[in-house]
Amino acid sequence: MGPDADKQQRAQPTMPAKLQPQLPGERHLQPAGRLSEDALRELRRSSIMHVDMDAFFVSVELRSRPELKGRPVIVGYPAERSVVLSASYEARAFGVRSAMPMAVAARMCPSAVIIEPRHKLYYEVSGQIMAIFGSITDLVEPLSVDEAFLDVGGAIRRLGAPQEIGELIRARVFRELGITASVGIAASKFVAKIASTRCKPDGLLLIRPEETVPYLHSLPVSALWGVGGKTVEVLARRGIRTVADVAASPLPSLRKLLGAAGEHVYRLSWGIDPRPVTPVRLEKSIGAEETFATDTADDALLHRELLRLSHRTAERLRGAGMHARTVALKLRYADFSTITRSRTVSTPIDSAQLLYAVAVQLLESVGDRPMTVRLVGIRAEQLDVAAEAPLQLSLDRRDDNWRAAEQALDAVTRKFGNKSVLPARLLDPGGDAE
Ligand code: DCP
Ligand code: MG
Repeated sequence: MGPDADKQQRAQPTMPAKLQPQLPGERHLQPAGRLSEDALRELRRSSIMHVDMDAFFVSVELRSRPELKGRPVIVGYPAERSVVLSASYEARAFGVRSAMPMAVAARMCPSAVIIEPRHKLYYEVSGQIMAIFGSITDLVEPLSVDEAFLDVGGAIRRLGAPQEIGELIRARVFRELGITASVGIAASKFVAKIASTRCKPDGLLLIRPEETVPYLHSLPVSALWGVGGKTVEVLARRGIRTVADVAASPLPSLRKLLGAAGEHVYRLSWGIDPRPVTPVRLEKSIGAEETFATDTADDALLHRELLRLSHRTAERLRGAGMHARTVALKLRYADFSTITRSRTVSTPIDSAQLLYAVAVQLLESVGDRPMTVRLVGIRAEQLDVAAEAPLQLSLDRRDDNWRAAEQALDAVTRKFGNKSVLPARLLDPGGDAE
């Protein structure tokens, strides 16, 4: 992109001059190996990065509706009881915030354009964002769909100083995905996260180790992690309003006020946060199981329960943006003995219909059951991030249709709750396991 200098200036209006980062473009990247060991050591002191997309859902939508750029835009369902999922910065100028009821937001900002969410698209873009992060360093700790911590200490020789790496990431995200990201860089996760929040939107802020404490001390207590509305009130009653006030308070009195959190908050006020960036271990499996009210030998009932569990599992798979390569069936008999059967499929799946089809085959493979069944479960294993897995090549056109239909179902479930839409078979009264 070559970050826009005007935007950079606007993004950090309140930063003291000495905290203003240098903003080199990609072309300024340090050639590998040119840094002295001392310089490298110095740069590695501030190598933790927090990267967060700006107004993520809105930004993704604006890629296909560029005419809405610069206007108040809200992503959310326009239904009575829905909440704002993402608001453009123009909408925020009217007071609109995420998690605010849509009705309130619409009153605050009647001119806002409201766009219904397309979650599948956001998960795809999320996978692409994480892939860009992963190409910079292995030390990536995703926090949510649009943000992650990165420790870039090991990438400095290859890619340059952390702030150059931050600009590289911002440039790649903009060029490859068409959205803007903000980057905070510091010696700890906590301070990096504060930095990215403070330079939003479309900014980058590096807080050097020696600048950390004075910078933190200029902030309100609410900037500290774990200090929410209630704690802010408790502290304000004692005249503790800024991080500097916390830092100046005797630890025993903070302990008295806040219990165990007192020590945590005190440490943060001095910039102490030793937690390392921990790459997430992706969930190994996702599943669901159900114990019947009465043990059963009824195949129809077992099938119906498997279908229900398949839907639950598939919804969670898609929610996590994952595909499964292996499906496992679990049966627990009346005497509590338990068996499992599993099958690996050739193409990764995330649709309930395919999970169900495999589960039924597995149930058939068990043959005659020695006694009644107490519990049945399905587990999706060998998970891949959906964006990295090859697109599901269905055996049959119907599978694609099922997948699309189930994605629509996920959206409806999110909107109206769990019970409103289920395949007709599951709506049959009676014989229910729940
Ligand atoms: N999100 C959601 N429900 C919420 C909050 C957020 O579905 N209550 C979704 C929509 C957001 C995305 O997660 O676009 C990322 O959340 P952020 O908190 O990072 O918010 P934004 O990216 O929208 O804005 P910001 O620029 O403040 O990061
Ligand atoms: Mg964001």
